[in-house]
This record gives sequence, structure tokens and C-alpha cells, in this order.
Amino acid sequence: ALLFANPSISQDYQPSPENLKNREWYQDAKFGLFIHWGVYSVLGVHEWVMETQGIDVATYEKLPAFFNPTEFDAEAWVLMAKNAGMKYITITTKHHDGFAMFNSKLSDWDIMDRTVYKKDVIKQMAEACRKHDMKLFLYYSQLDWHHNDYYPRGDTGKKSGRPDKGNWEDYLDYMNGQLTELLTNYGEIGGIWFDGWWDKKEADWQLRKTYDLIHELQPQAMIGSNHHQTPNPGEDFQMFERDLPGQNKGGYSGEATVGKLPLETAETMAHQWGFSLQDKSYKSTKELIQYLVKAAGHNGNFLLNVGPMPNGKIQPEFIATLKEIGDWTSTYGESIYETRGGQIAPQSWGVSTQKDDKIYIHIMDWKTDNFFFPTVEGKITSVVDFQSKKKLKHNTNSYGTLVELPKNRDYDQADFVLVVQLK
Ligand code: FHN
Repeated sequence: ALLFANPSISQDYQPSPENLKNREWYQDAKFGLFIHWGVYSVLGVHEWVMETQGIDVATYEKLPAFFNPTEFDAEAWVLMAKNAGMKYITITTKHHDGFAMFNSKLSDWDIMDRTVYKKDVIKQMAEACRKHDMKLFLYYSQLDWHHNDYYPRGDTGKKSGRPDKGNWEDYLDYMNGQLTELLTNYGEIGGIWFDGWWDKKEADWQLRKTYDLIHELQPQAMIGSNHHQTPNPGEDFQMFERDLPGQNKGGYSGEATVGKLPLETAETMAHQWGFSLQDKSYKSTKELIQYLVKAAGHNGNFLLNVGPMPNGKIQPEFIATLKEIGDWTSTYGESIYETRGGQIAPQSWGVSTQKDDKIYIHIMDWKTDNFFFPTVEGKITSVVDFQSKKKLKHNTNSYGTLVELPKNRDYDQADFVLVVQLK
């Protein structure tokens, strides 16, 4: 049965003070680790394998028996993220295959009932995150290829076979019940990251009921939904998959205009989200640093994904890259954390971030020593090379400022940062 519903809450959503505080924290945090982990990792064919290979429910149900991540160490993951400069972790509690990676009393399609491992992954993550001051966000797939009442069929799940009848209200009760478990059994969480709404756009999702339930249980919890559309009332952040806010290059049907909510862009370290043996299209450290910088320049966060292996380890390639990113964030963090998108709008050469009376200019593509940036509001008192801390010669006219960059700088470095001090 549905555990909570407050019909008195109107469509106008007023975020609570705790929620607004969390939003500020979130915008300061800038960088998070996304984790796609489920029983699909056993096959090493990414998280859509059930659908892409047309595996029916009964056959897919054989899979959890092989999931035994004896080398999983939640603290090691949290510390890896922390050392990379990440401030929060968003982990899949249930992906489209419907399998709960947590102890769900509402279904036996969960890690406790179907695996020999029999340990609650989300609980371990929640504890490790608490210990190391890392915020935890929970990904939850509204789309469910396993549940009998996920009906009428959505746009996906057809190849794996979907039931011909079912009770949609029962599915919503189940979903709200699982969300209640997630919001009551794991301490304070950062927020809920929804995905899969897009599978059944016409369905009556009763989103507001679900959103109000979440905010009643944990007022600070931020809700975001990967629906590629303008945010709905009750949502607290707006996310963009494989896309910088507003660019709409991710290839999704919805046109998402950038609203006023905190922003996040999600990308993955290779091409797939879940562990894939075949996918070797690893992004370089430089590319990922530049993604972080660009996201910050677009006033958003960067949520960078890994798909852990079935044994509980993260691929060494990813660990190595995250370590290098950590070297960069530990030096350049000041120009990213606690900033907002700067007053110089994103340019072909890079972006700007800003904090108080400092503008950080991030030059990512500029091959000469004379650099020009457009007029800014405020009087410029100095322009400093972030790395060497040296003041640079500059000249401001009515169009902007010309800066003499150091000769023989490394044109290939991920980001050359200038600090423009305003009076
Ligand atoms: O279908 C999912 C996909 O598996 C993955 O979870 C990504 C992450 O942003 N979101 C969906 C596609 O939009």
C-alpha cells in the first residue's frame, strides 16, 4: 500500500530551507562520481543487455546467482572518489532490469534474496560515505523491465518480453514503497536521481505524489530526473546526459532549456555506463578535466560515471585516470569548487568561472601568446597566471582586455587558468 501521500500539497512547489541549503552545497560541490552497478555486470555487456539481447525475465532471473562481488570495498570506492576531487556519489539502487541492489522487503528481486553475496550494497556505500564526508545520491529507474505491473508496456523492454496486463497503480505503489525504504533505511541522503520516465511518457506517473513523498521523508533530498525536458514542479536540480547544459547535443528527443535550478551534466569514462568488456573507448584525462571545467563554466556540476566489475573492483584504467584528475583538482580546485559560471559566457577557447571578486578564465584552446577576453563588469586590478602566480601584462580598452601570456607555455595542457582580480 502507498505509505505516504499529502494531497494538500499544491502544484506550486516551495522547496524547504534544508533543500535550498543542500542546493547551495551541491552547486559548490561541482564534481561527483556516478556508479552503474548491477547483476548485469556479470555478463560484461553493459546495463542494457537484458533488452538488447532479448533475454526474457525467467532467463535473466538466473543471473543474480553469479553475482558475488567478494572484492567489493565501499570505502575504497569512496576514497577513490575523494582523491579524484569528487564531493558526492550517485549510485544505481535499481536500474532498468528492476533488480534492487539494496535490501528491499517489497520484492525478492533484490540482492539479499537472489545472490549468494547477500549483502546490502547501498548500506555499505551509505556507511562509507558517512564516514568520509561524502554525500550519497540514489539513482532509481522508474522504468522496470522485471515488474509484472509495469504496464501498459513502455517503449523499451519489448525484446525481453513484457506482460500483457498489469496494474499500473500497483507498480506506482511498489516504486513509492521502495523509495520509502531508500529514504528511511540509509540515513540522510543527498537526493534521488530518477531515470526511465521517458520510457512511458504518456503514462500517469503521478510524479507530484512521489516527489512530495520524498520531500516529506527527507526535506533536503534533491530530486532530479533524466527526462531531457524542462523540469517539473517538485524537482530540485536539472540534469543533462552526455551534454553540457543547453547544448542539446546528447541526441535525445526532448529539447531541454536551461532553467534556474542547479545543473548537472553526466558523462561516462568510456562509452557504456555499466561494465563492458568490449568498450575500450576510454576518455583521456585531459578530455575529462576539460569536461569538468566546461561544466563549471556552464554553471553546472559534472557527474562522471564508472561501471564497476562483477568482482566489486573498478577497472584499473579508470582508477589511473581518476588519480590523474585528482592531481589536477588538488592544484586547480580553487578555480572550480564553490564557483559559479563566470560573467564571460562560454567561448570557443574555453569558459570562465567566478567567485566573489575573482574571475577564473579557463583557456583550453588558444595557440598564441596574446590572448583577448571580452569586457567584464568591474575594474580589473590584476591578471595572474594561476600556475606560476605571476602577474601578467594586460591592457584593457572598451572592447575587452588583451593579455600577454607566458612565452613557451604548454599549449597542450588541459587548462591554462588566469585569475582576473576585480576591485
Ligand atoms: O538508459 C539509461 C542508461 O542505461 C544510463 O543509466 C543513462 C545514465 O544517464 N541514462 C539512461 C539513458 O538516458
